[in-house]
Amino acid sequence: MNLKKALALALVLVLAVTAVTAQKKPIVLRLAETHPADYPTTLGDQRFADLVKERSKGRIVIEVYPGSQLGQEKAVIEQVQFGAIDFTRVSISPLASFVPVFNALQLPYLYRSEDHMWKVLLGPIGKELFASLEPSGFIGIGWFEPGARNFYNSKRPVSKPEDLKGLKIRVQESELMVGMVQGLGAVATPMPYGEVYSGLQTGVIDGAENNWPSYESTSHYEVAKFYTLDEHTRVPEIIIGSKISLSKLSAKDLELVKQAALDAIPYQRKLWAEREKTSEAKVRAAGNTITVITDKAPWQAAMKPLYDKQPAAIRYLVQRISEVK
Ligand code: BDP
Repeated sequence: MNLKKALALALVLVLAVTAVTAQKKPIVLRLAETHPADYPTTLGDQRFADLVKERSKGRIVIEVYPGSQLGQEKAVIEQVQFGAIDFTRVSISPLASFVPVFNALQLPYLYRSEDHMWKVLLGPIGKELFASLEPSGFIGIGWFEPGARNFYNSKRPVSKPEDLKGLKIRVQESELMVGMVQGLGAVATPMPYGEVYSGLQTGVIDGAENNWPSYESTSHYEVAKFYTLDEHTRVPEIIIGSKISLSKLSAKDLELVKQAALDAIPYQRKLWAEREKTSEAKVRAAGNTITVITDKAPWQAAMKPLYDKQPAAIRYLVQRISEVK
């Protein structure tokens, strides 16, 4: 073999080795989750990550970081916006401070049922809302089941809106939620999820509001024993991606990612339904006072003024949501 041929062969070999190593190195993306590893949304995130890995044949790996390891929701959303975190699963409540049109989805007594909410999320309105995330640097990836939220406190049983008067109630970091609780005559205290337990314990707050699984998994039920099933909101859970960091994915891969999130929904919903039951059983077994609200009309009436305060774009969206059959 002459020198020229040997050099050419060496070059081909180097290129081949580089191509193989480049192919083998997966794209690793991080997903931030506030809940613990065994919680339905976290297991849903994991199913999403597994589907992405499987369908991309290991080219795209999503690592799920549960338990607020990467920060509380508002701080995480900021990091997603700047491309420092690739994905997060959050409640749309804090997200609405970044993209206000999302407020439409968290108004009290908006949905007739869980089914109605899912029709909205998976239909044209959900798609429009995903599109509305992009100018703020986010990509809408998927939705998860949030359950219905209920008030709880450490002071007294609450069976009508007036019973909340004067109580200091923690809300998510959301102006709309502050407005909702103030409208009920309570003192609204916005704070990150991770601070609520000590807030209840030290008396900085008297109560908060959340669904059965969160009330139970955080042990809030141990320090705030009065739970009122008023079911005021269903605040959808969302997976968002970072527009900056996901720009490294091809359009085809981004589609693969979105489809995987969509396909993880039935699994998360199934786990959710199961966890709602086990959480409820655990709280009841602990002897908490559970107040069932059969007539929601006074609650709806008390929260109605919140609707009138909304800007026209939100009121229009609310109208369209009510028309979704
Ligand atoms: C839970 C949501 C979680 C929120 C939390 C809260 O799943 O994303 O952080 O409520 O109240 O239900 O902040």
